[in-house]
Amino acid sequence: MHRIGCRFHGGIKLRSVFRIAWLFLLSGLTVTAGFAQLTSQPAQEVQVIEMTAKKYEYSPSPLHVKRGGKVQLRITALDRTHGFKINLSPDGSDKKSDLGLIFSSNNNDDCFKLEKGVPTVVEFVARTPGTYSFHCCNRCGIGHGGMKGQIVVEP
Ligand SMILES: [Cu+2]
Repeated sequence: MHRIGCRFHGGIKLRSVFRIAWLFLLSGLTVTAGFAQLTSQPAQEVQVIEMTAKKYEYSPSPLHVKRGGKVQLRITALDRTHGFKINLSPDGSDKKSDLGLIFSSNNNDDCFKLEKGVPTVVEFVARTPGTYSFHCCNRCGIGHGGMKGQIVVEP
């Protein structure tokens, strides 16, 4: 009777040792996974999009990008100097402070000058879904006022 009791206790102990070991293993895995997620964050996916500008249009337009991702536009003017200026808040938004496109550089709200034949890099994070209009901001001729395009950030 006594021996059986001991064996019973032994069984419990052994089981809890296994359980603790298992918990250690699990928490180790969780920490590893969490760490991997943290370290993979800077290597955020960049959507590189080649774009052209000429009298009096941008191509492609409208262009679609994924929400949350970093977008890198490489815009080349084909015929002469043009410009690129994009609204940072989506069309229809009444708050101009409602920034949906986040620029890391400080020339965010400026006019990017597009020299003929030289790709200009425009980089931002597409934070909020919506349609963002851009236009030419460098007088380029009679149709300059109608030289526009749109970037659509998918929900
Ligand atoms: Cu233009």
